[in-house]
Amino acid sequence: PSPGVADPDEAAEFLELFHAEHPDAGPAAPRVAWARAEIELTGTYQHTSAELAFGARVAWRNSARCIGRLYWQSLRVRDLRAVHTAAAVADQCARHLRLAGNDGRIRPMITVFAPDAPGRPGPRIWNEQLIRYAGYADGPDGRVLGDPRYTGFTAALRELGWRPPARRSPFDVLPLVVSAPGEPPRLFDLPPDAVLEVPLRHPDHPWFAELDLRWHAVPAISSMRLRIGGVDYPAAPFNGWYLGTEIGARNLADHDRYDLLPVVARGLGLDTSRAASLWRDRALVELNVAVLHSYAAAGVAISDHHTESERFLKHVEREERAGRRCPADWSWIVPPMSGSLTGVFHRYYDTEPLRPEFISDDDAVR
Ligand code: HEM
Ligand code: NRG
Repeated sequence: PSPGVADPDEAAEFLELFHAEHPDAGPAAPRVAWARAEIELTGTYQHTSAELAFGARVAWRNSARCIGRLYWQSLRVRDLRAVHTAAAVADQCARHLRLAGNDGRIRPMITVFAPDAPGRPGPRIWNEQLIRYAGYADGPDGRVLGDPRYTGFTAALRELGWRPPARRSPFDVLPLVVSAPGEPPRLFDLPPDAVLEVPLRHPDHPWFAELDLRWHAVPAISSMRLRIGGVDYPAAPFNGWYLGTEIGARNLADHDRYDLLPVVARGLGLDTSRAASLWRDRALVELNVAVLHSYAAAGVAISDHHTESERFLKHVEREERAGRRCPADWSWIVPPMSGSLTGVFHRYYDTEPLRPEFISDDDAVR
């Protein structure tokens, strides 16, 4: 199929699902016939705003890697399909962050920009998330300064003309890169008031604050395509709140990320000479205590893995009772620490993928 052309059978399948879950909207048949005719004439079709909101919520419901799906019905959907230009996309991304951040009372939210249409692709956001920290390959003593995951992206931004701050830090927020058809990619600094951050400290260890660590409040994935009923929305950034382990057991702990376990273990005075002292495990727990404590103290929403595991099992049960399948990927659902302490560890899941869905184009080529 050529780019931007909607598959009529996928459209029909989605519209039938919409009508099955919205009995008040009447029978699906006339709507399906209309969409098929529209696709025949124009190559694509327009979702109603109710269909768009439902499609986005169900794409979340179908995200097999997401443990946070209990509240899928409460996703706020910003219908910005009329927004095409790079500057307007960047401005609306900043607004999304302010609305979603909500001074710490984080609201799950998605902003949907213009879809791909025949001869007119939608805009694209190049950043993996709206807020990410620079990784400088040429840090002091030959180490990376900042987030090593983004050294390549940071170098590409510099090629595009981005200038790092005069005094570089491990937590420099990267600009947005947005491209719209017919324009070269453009850079946009995020306004500082759109970027809520949390300084990290430990409830029992005053030295921890002196490590000068921080993380951003809102995880907003901006690199996944939202596909609803055969229509692709390539720019549709979404967010919920963090699960503490994403920060404490991965971003700050992974050897190829901020690699902070040796630093924390030193602060705790642990014996790092032998793996069997379990110094890594003990440092990991205290780092995660610091993350959860700091977000709570700052009034920023975050979940721990025990709570979110229970919520997810409740979600799976609810979906079963509603007569629906709930795809889940065990290797993503089980948290990266204390797995067997959480209920989600002790069972298997349905793996059959469902549509609508969020698609990562990186995964597609893997
Ligand atoms: C993945 C938690 C909201 C869609 C994940 C992961 C976690 C998580 C822990 C795994 C991430 C990783 O290991 O890197 C949560 C929590 C939420 C939430 C606590 C709070 C409300 C949302 C929302 C959406 C969403 C609002 C979309 C509307 C996804 C998707 C993935 C994912 C598509 C897979 C990302 C990938 O493939 O890289 N979520 N989530 N989540 N979540 Fe959620
Ligand atoms: N692990 C990534 C974020 C992935 C999505 N996680 C969420 N999503 N909580 C990180 O930045 O650590 N969400 O939409 O809330």
